[in-house]
Amino acid sequence: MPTPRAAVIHDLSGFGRCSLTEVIPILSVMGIQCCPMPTAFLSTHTGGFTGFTFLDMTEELPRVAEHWKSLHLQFQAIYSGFLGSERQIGIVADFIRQFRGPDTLVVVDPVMGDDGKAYQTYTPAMCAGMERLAALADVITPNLTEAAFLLGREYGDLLDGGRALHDETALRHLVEELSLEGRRSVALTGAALAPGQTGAMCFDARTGKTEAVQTEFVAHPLHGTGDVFASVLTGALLRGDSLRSAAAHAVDFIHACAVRTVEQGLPLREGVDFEPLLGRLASPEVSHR
Ligand code: PXL
Repeated sequence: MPTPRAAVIHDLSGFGRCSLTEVIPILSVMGIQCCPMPTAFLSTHTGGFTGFTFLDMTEELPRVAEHWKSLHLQFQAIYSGFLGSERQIGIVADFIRQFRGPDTLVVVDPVMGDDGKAYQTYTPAMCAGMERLAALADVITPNLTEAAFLLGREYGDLLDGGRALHDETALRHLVEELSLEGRRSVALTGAALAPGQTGAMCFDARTGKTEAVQTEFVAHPLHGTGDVFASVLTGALLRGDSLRSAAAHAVDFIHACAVRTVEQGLPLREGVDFEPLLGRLASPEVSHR
């Protein structure tokens, strides 16, 4: 079985674990070859830091795609995350249309914001465009803020102004609504069925089932955990796991990373201390789904 190959379309942030500094090690240890297309190069991530540098890579992306096309590269997965400009929405959508084969898994993490707010570099036009990009995905992995943006709702109204925050029925309805009538799978992150818990609510387009995965809540805000979640999920799906089992794997891994980060008293803005735990994700058998 050849090693599965993934095109990973995310920013590269030099400090503060997130995006490619998590995506590449996680997918690699899970036995997947990563081909990065960096959307931007930043000195740090944008959450919890000010004064960061930002080099927009928009011009470079179509050139990379053209070269890869001339090499007839094929990908078992295309996985996108943080984008650097509004134009990148169309560029990444074209990339998916050009490189998607019959068995390619397309994961769009519709990275836009958290805690009801867009990230510093995200404009309203980028958030509107993300909905179009996410429409091409087999699987999307929004948090609650991104779910609100995708549905064009106020974050505060999403779960009945917070009253339905831990309401399993409301969370189930939300992922089903995000599934575009069952055409795409959804793993909603930050979904808590009770205070003191957190996890994911998953709608699996292959089975039509909606299932929750829960763990103990550790700390907030944890930076870069959305990228850890979607990376582990993508790796596990490529290995043939069901959506629920892939999400459970991701939730358990983040829980373990969060616990060691908090136990050591590490600054939360630096991201979770995941590197010493990477071995847990290694699997001798990686099968293409
Ligand atoms: O984890 C999402 C993310 C990715 N990349 C950059 C970010 C963030 C969230 O803040 O700032 C640069």
